[in-house]
Amino acid sequence: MARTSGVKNRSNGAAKEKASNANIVANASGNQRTDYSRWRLLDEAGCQTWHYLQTEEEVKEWPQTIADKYHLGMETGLPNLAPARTPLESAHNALSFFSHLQLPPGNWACEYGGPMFLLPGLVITWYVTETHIPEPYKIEIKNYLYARQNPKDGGWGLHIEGESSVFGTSMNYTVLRLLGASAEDPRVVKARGLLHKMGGAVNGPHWAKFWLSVLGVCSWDIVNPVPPELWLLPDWVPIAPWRWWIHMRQVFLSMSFVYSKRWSYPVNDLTSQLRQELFTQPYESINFLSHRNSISSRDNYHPKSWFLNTINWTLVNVWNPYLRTNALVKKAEDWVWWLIQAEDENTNFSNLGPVNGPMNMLCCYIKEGPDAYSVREHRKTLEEFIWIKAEGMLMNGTNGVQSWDTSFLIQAAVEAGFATDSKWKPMLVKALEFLEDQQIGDECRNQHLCYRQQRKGAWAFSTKKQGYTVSDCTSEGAKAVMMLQEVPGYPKLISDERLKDAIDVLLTMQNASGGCASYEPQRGSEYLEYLNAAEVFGRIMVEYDYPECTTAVVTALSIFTKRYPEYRTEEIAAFKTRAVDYIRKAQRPDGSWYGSWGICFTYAGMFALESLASVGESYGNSERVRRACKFFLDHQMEDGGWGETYKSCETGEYCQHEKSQVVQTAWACIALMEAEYPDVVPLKKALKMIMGRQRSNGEWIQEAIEGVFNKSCMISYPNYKFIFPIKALGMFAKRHGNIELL
Ligand code: LAN
Repeated sequence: MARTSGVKNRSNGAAKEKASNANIVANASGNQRTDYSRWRLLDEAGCQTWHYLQTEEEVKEWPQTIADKYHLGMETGLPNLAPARTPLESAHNALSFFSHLQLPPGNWACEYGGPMFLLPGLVITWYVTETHIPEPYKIEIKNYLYARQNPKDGGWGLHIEGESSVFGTSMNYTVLRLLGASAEDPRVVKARGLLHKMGGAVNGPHWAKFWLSVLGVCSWDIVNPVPPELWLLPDWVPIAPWRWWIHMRQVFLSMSFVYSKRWSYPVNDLTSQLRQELFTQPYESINFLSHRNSISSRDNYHPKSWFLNTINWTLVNVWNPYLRTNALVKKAEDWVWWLIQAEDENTNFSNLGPVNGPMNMLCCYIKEGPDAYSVREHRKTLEEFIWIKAEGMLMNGTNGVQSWDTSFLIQAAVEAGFATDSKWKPMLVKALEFLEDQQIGDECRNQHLCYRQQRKGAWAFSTKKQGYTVSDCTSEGAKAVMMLQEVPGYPKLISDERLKDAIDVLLTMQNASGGCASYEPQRGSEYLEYLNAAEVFGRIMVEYDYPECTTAVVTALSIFTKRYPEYRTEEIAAFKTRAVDYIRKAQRPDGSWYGSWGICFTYAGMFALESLASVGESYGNSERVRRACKFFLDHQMEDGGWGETYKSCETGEYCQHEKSQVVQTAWACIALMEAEYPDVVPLKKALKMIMGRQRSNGEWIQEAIEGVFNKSCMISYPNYKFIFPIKALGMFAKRHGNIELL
């Protein structure tokens, strides 16, 4: 693919900026819009960045690809295919379409949006670190926020489908203003009206108060304490931060550094206007200290415990003014800074996620100044969180879904029997090359000092560069590699040794309960939830057992032992026995499993039945599996499909969607086939529904959101609508024949 290196560099000079501005047009409603034919997605070893081409020469030199057009919501020009009558024809058409979206390193990319609280951290960080924000970014971020503004009340919620809250509204209002929206724009006026109705920004949760204090539009007095001193606690202390869920402790880490410095951006015209706009009374008259615990009921998903409130009171009234000596502050800040640098080094400045990424950059800016190497590197890696689509520009929930989606696609293609078809071999070899490149090859430097989990041999969710082991990402990666490498004619890119490294990592991931968590085994007690200060999320302080993670590990271990029966045989057997025990216990009396990372019972049920099948439990020999099948069948809809809404995740009860969903229907079919459910009629009906919704070019269009985290926040997995139908259709053809369904 042709491209110029100049394009990659975002420090465009004024002349180039002018050129790019010349291509900005107004759309039907009078908003500014960039010229979508100028956006390009660059994928360098899985590091994905979008570029807006400035000149005609650049446009000629770097043509827009089908993948670019697809992700931008433009016409792809992909042809109509022969109408599919059988499941394999349908899967084939889908793969034909999807194969055009594969990127040069071999992976697939996608939007990973949903949360509405991520962009503000990024934009505020850019703003306060005086990072140049190109005009096309400003325009498209505003477009996205307008597109996602609640049409009824004018606000934003925690995620795109959620009800408006102070968190979403105060933060995204601020973003609009920082990017040049006028306070008089009717949409901004409407948002402000709602914010005032909800009591203004003083009623926001902790993270909103933190970011607004960084911006200098709140006083730090409003922020409940984030004491870096906690990092000085000896490791044996039950509340020591190394025991927390990794996302919480990494956010707490950099947040505590900024809090300790009480760093704020100097006031300017715009921020002094914001000081007046965000509150219901004049800024000067607000007693910020008295609002530390103010929070609107819409944001208070997880109210703070009396225990945390008491600790906060003591920290504010006793510890901070009387006991917190300068020597202690220095010691804590130094240690926190060391850990921040370790996180930057271990992730090549990618950082664990979209919250601690911008915060780490801010810490580097505060500590090392605007032009430090660290700050420049952060500026570059933050670009990897940016995504552009038809609605505008957003921030992804991670720096991509590369390894995860690629592993699943390989598995789906093998299941469907496509791996032996020479037509798909080049695509699958590329995908395998990607997984080979992305397997993590070494441990972190100072692994134990910075509390990192073993990772040599693991796969991350996104990229090796980010470098965090995840139990199920490693499992799915290893599964994909084992399945594809044994198909005759495929190269063995990953050696036995390297597969064994992956298994070694998995064997470190079991909790005492037998279950597996996400990034690490559980390190602290669930009582740590009493210290949960985030208010907007529940069950985030420590790792938990997750049925999906546990089941993925069990399936990977089963597949592995079949091929390598000699390796760590007893340990693997013991691990599996305990894990399967946990899976059985985690099943609810109605036959279902609660899913934490996808919606919801349908998602977890699929993984659970796959893992039980891998240890020989199926409909014929297991009462549990029969119960699980009954649960699925009880929820099949009139049209043959399944559809569950995100409300299931919040309420813990199955909530029926008004319309069946292609992705969930595929999950349910896979589950029933893994279970060897004997009656083929419900499957046929379901697959007919899936095939009926397929477009003539092989694609399915986006339906409801598929993923979730922390119970209350939804997140999109747009590639699932290709991957899982391909797998379900292919599995059906293999097991029940490639019969005509349409
Ligand atoms: C993810 C995305 C992937 C997900 C699976 C692999 C699907 C899951 O099975 C294990 C957990 C994991 C890795 C996961 C954990 C939490 C993440 C990173 C996310 C849901 C994506 C975004 C989210 C992150 C915490 C968002 C930032 C918000 C904070 C509260 C810090």
